[in-house]
Amino acid sequence: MTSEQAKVAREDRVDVAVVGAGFAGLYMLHKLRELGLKSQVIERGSDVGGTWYWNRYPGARCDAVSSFYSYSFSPELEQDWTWSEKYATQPEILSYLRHVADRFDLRRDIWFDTTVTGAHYDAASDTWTISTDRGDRLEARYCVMATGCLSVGRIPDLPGLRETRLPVYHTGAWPREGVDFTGKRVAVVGTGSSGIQLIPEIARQAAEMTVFQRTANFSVPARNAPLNKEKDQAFKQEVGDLRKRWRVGALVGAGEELKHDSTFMNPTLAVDLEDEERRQAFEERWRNGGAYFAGTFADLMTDMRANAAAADFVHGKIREIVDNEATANSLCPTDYPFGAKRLCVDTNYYATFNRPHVSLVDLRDDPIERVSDGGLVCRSGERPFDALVFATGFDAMVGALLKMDIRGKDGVPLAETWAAGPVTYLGLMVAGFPNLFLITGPGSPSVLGNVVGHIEQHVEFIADLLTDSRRKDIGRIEVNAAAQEAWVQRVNEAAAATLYLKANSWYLGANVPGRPRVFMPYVGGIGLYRQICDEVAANNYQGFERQPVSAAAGSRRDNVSA
Ligand code: NA7
Repeated sequence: MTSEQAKVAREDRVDVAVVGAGFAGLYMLHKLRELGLKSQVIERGSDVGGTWYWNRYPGARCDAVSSFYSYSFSPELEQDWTWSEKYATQPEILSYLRHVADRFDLRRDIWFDTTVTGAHYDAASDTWTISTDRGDRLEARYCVMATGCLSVGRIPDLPGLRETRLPVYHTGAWPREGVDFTGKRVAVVGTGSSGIQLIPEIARQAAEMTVFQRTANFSVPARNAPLNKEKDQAFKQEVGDLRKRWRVGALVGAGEELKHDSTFMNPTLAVDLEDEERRQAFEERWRNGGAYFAGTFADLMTDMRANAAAADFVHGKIREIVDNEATANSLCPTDYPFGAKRLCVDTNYYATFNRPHVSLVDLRDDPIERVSDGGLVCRSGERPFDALVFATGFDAMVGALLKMDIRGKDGVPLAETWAAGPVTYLGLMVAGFPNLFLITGPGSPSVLGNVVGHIEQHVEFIADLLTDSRRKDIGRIEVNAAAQEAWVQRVNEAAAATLYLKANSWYLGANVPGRPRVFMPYVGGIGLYRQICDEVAANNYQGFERQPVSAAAGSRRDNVSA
């Protein structure tokens, strides 16, 4: 096919339109096929992968154990695939997702290189009409937004940035061919998870590297390691049981590898222990590595005394590792609780600042005023660079949804409905937007925990709901406004009982100027959340309002595939 032919606008009608072909979109498509529903996935990238397609920066890895950061829906897939490292790299995760796409023959129902620009609901026919940047028009009874929680990158709007002749990169849109920084003077702005993974890698190549930090982050060592055959086999033997226990939120005492998953929570309270006992517990988790350090005690995110003990411990480690006292002090987060911003997992991050060609600039002391052709002009003067790297994060959880022109009943835009912050029922649907589903939307556990497991739970819930609705000849599924309000309140109350609200994190949208400050994920954990969803389903999908096809005037009776 020539590129001109490829650009011809497409028109189609399907049962379900799915936006995005990452972990969520791929599994959704597979599941919909199993149900016999005709589906079309639309994907912005040229291949599957979502986050793992775009975030190709050096050092990009998952920070959950790879054997667990993978699908569980197919035991054969689980047994056949072998991960080579405890924390898989971006290329390995992308290969895995490509393998999944091929194995389940998913590509034939995906439009690649296509960005969805709008999705409009028509109440008379219970149809969503999806439009794209290529002029396509896709009609669907249902629309599933599998658009990812961290898919819209943000670069600060610095004067001169658009005009500079310097190469500018963002971690979330890294060039496919890679970047060679050998011999270059590189500025890295941002010290979240991406920056912390990328900084040691760029430092290996660059002649000089300057890290611009606005807020210091807590980071724990990954202790990444190759997964040998023995470990892989051992994992495969116990995986089914471990998954089951994870689903109900109980991983205590699980197998050697998964003991290190961040969901592992020690039920002991830090405040009940003596200083030395507490220190030893932190030390053990620090030595074992990984985000599961956050589970050293059950009260770290609810009791400021316990939290301060964790913060002190990490500060001590930073001061032990970093030689220069002033740099070590700047790297110690002191103005928000431990874990209230996403805990980072690193390999040699703090030690990188001991390298002679690496320096740290605290933006609170020396802010960037503008970008020139020669570098960054800070308050203290111009700092010369050959390349600028922005690890400045994402418009998290709502960015991809708000970027599209999504209109529900009576043409009301989603942006209007969410003007005071995102509201959903279970993170799955929004009142006023019938037949529109979100996967890991705000109001669900989504980014707090193992997101692949969260995705699977959502996909399966949606699939069961569609199956049940089909059986009952339902044409319209929407959520009850009162049920939504009660859920939003529950999500807010759960967050308010923790220390999460005490940081300006992307969990709250605080990194996007002008955004209402609303804690978006549900902190209750997957065990409880799953139980709530199961009860909702068992109770004839309580909180969902479903109308038979015949009740919606003009609604088409049949599924396309029926
Ligand atoms: P994050 O965690 O949002 O980190 C972004 C970093 O960039 C953070 O240090 C920010 O400082 C900094 N930042 C953002 N805007 C600016 C401006 N305008 N000036 C200076 N510094 C800025 O994004 P990541 O990509 O690292 O990680 C996102 C998730 O992806 C991660 O949690 C994993 O789940 C994968 P701030 O703290 O806002 O002061």
